Amino acid sequence: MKGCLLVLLLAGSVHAVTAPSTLIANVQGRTTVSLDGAWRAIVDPFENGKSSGFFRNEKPRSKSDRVEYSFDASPVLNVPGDWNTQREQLMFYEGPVWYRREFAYHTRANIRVFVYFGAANYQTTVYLNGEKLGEHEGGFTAFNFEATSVLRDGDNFLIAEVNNMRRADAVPALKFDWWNYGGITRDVMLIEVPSTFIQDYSVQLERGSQSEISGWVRMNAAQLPQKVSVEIPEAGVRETFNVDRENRARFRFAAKLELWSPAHPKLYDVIISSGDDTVHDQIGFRTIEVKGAKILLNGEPIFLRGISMHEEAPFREGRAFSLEDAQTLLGWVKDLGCNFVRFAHYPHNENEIRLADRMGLMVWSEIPDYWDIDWSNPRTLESAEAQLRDMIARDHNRAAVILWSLSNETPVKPERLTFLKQLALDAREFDSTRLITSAMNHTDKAGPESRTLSDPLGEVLDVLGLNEYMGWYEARLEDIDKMQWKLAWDKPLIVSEFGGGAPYGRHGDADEIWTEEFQDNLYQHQLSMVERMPNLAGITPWVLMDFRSPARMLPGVQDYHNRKGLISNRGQHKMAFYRLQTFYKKIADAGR
Ligand code: GCB
Repeated sequence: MKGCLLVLLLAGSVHAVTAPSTLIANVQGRTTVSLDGAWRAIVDPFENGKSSGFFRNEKPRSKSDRVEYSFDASPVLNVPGDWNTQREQLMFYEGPVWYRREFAYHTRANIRVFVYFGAANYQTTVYLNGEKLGEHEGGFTAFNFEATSVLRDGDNFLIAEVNNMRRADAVPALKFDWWNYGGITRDVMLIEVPSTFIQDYSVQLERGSQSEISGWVRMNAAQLPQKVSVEIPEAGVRETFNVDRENRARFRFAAKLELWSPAHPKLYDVIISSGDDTVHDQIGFRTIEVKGAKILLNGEPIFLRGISMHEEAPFREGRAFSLEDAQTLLGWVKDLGCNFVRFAHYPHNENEIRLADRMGLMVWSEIPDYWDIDWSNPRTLESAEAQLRDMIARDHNRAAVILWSLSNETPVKPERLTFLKQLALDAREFDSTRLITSAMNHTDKAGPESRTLSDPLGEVLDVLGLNEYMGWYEARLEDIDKMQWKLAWDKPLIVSEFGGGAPYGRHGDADEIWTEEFQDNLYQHQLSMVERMPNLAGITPWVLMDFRSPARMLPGVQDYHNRKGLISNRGQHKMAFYRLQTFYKKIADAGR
């Protein structure tokens, strides 16, 4: 029976995710009330709060009344922010924490209100004034719940139970190489919209066309007949369309546009309006496609000079969330000479993606199908599909995003292939204009100096991602020079990871591990090897900045940090940073 259900699920017939995302698009273009700031927080390792009803926010009514918790007397945690770096005792904590935020609100007729969380890791249950609004799974995707009927005119309290306990059926599962930061890690706000509002929209160039825009607007509670208009004043566009019974207006029209590119990251003001609702956005227009072994941006072959990065804060440690964090991190990416960045290993905050749009950095965005997860479990598939859908729902109008990535270093086995093939189908259904990739690491060895990227997943991808650690986990540095690479598919290749660890300031000979010289030497060998790889369309070495990881314990060297960064977490640039910078300059100067 279980088997049958799985077959049905994998056949795509009973997917929870065929329902569109409930995310309200473009929160930055809406009327919002911030709920960021100090929240009271109760750390609840045994999860007593569920049975004791912490969501009711009770207070003793008399001197004999027994209430065994108190938000009022509990210390605060800042939102946004992981709890691990806010309190020393919580650095290694995994489990539930109850958050409470009190706020005054003035309700108005014909205004609907949604509570929006940019992200909370991993499982979140949200209550308003003692009533459950909803539950969300996944540590890096945004979610919102309607609060209109529960919101009071006057004082309100919002409670969120956030639980970052790792689970075998979760995405990611039990093991991953980054810190399991818990808490409400991105902004929280109320979104105010009219009774009938614009839920989401897609305004993009038609696949393969540089002069035709196609897309859709999805309304919430449309009152037919209803019209939607799309305006791009600078391009002289003002088009009006009818909303259909499914709450959608679909459109296609010609437009004369300057195309978005790293050299010219042109964004247009786009105004979508319908009835009482108007949303402003800034959207860039470009095409991205694959032709043979090349990636074409606006019809021209482009080499992706990239770097991988985590969403970790420079200088202060912890999760990155602010625009300032994004400016520092992406500023370094630009200094390196990149036109491309891989946001590993999960969807990053919207500040990063919006800034990439403005700076002209192309983006690889991925969901945390990382290493081994419970591939045969329908619940796990459902979670991965929902995370994919919601990643795409938030960012599908960003010109910067050119690649959706389905997974990272997942082991080759049949149930995993079935799972990831389903995600490839989903990704193309949610967004037909981006390319699909995955970071793979399964190779065949015909001999010590020969490797073939042969992971069967390659068949369903537009672009092949390869993580290889020659000279670090595998092979000696000298072997790298002789390595011959082959691909099982004639598709563009991105070397999505290579690297080695060195704490900043640790020096020695070029063959002495954990030194900057060794890391630099490794980059030197790697860069000349990758240049010889077939179909090479770009690289994103591992990694921009050192980051925390419970799996990296070596005292004096790692101290719970992965030290493969080109920059330390205090902003110091290592030798290998300049090696890669020189390489990218050479490529850019050659006009590749
Ligand atoms: C990998 C993973 C990345 C790790 C890295 C490492 O292959 O994709 O998440 O952090 O290797 O440093 O070993």
